[in-house]
Amino acid sequence: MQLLSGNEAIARGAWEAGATIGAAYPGTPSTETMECFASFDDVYAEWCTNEKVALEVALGASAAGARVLVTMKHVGMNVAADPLFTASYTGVGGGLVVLAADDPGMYSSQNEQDSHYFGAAAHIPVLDPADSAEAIKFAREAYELSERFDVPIIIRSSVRISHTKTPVEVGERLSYVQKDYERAPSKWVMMPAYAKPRRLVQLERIDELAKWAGECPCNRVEMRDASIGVICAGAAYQHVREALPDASVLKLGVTWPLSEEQIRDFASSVDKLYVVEEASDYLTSAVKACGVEVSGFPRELPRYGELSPRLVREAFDLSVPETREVPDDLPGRPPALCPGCPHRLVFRELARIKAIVTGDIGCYTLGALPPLNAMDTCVDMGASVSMSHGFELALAGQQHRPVVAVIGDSTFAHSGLSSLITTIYNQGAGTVCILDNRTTAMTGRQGNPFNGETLQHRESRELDLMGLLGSLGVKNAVQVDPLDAKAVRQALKAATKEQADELSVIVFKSPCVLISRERKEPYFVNGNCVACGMCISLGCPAISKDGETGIASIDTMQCIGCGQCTQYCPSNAIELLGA
Ligand SMILES: Cc1ncc(C[n+]2csc(CCOP(=O)(O)OP(=O)(O)O)c2C)c(N)n1
Repeated sequence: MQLLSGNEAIARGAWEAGATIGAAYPGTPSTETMECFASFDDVYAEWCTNEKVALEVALGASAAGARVLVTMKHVGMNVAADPLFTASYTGVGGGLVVLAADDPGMYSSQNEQDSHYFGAAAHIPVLDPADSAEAIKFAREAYELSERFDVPIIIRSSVRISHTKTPVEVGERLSYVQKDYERAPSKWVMMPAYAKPRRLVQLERIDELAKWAGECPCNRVEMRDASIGVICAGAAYQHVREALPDASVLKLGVTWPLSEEQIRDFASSVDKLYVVEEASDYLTSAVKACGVEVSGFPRELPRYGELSPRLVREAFDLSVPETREVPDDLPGRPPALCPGCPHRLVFRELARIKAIVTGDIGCYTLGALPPLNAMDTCVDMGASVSMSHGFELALAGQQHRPVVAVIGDSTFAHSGLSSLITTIYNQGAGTVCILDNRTTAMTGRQGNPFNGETLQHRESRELDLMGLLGSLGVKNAVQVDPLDAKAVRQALKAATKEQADELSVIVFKSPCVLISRERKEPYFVNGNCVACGMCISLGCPAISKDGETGIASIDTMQCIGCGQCTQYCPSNAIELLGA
């Protein structure tokens, strides 16, 4: 028995099932799954540039006969959707399992999506574990299922399932013998002549899967008091059990396809039927589509965000345990770029020139928050570069503020590169800043093509970013030290001056402070401080000011001695502590 998170359990389940290959792009709450899988013996695992690539790598390995694991967060499913939908036509060779980890509540995401819809839309079975014990079991079984029905399987998790540790019965690794590759163009070459018959295969499979779902032990009926019956899955099941211990429950482990018969049988065995689910009405609509009446809650169940036992009890108008009110005078702790973060001055200078900043996703999205306030948009990975191109197109011919895209190195490799090629191809203008902090910091410092580190520390090579820009034909490409305020200012000035007619790219290259964790001598504020607030405007968590006098002070425990603030102090008030 081991205590494992849902992510660790899925990785272990895949390993026990004999999976030998893993492909992923990091994304909370899925990231540790591939890191854990990569730590097992006899597997090869890699970070890919994005989720579409990861799924395609996996599909190739599956076609060749291997059992494969692919992992991503929910928004990664959007990126991987293209191969996913057609993988449902081709089917698999060796078993292929895709983890889609959802983030109801948006703890670390730009939206909340329900990955069930991908299963339903692509006709790919979805397994929904409610704890780590089920996660390992479902992962093991998913490979059998994938091969039996010749289809990839989605394991849909959520932040609560992925990150909560619960006891797990671990097993041995199956000695899976990789199948021989057999050439089968009518199965794998999806042009119309072959895709049309595969569509029929897919439709027949849907019927078989629905039959299987009705008999499969992943779904179970827990009959208790028949006055209330609840259909639920995943984390919602845990909340329902805690909130309504006497209610009868149809706990679904397979959430696509649904067995209509099972749902109707359960509905007819209870007085009132409810569906409890998080941030979605996927299940509710699906149950209603079976012709079953779903009761409304006495009070409202939130339509967005993560559920809790308390919210479920409130929806049923039941008493909730007393909790202490959170005092409203607690100091706010907004997220901020780390002390010493090399992204800071770029945003400070972008705010100074009042640029229109199309931002992107990563640690640097925090440049949008006060006091930096230096971001106008942030939508999805890679959008900074394409949206800046759009801004330039719409504002062409007008006097306008400089348009600057800001994108991290990992995000640039993920999808920024194809956006940049679009701008170059169409002779677009504007400025693109690539914030190369030598890592994928946001999700825990994973490797990426521009730092050349691989998931299993195999020998690799670092992609030459400046060389790449040159080969793409970017004439104005410079590399700048982002810790040097003057250099940042000058580079932005030069680039934005050119930008009406020409594209400029600035690579701001300096390692993330969490890579080396090096701490130099800290700084302190001496008696020269005139409370001008310049250092405060950098948003460094180590610097604060007195509420009354405005005089700044530096927390020497937090200061790592990067010296960025010293370049902004007009009165020589920031000194090295040991000087
Ligand atoms: C499609 C998609 N996949 C994954 C993520 C999770 N994610 C957000 S930003 C990011 C990478 C950030 O790395 P980088 O661009 O290098 O910026 P840094 O955090 O290092 O500043 C990842 C993996 C996401 N938001 N969307």
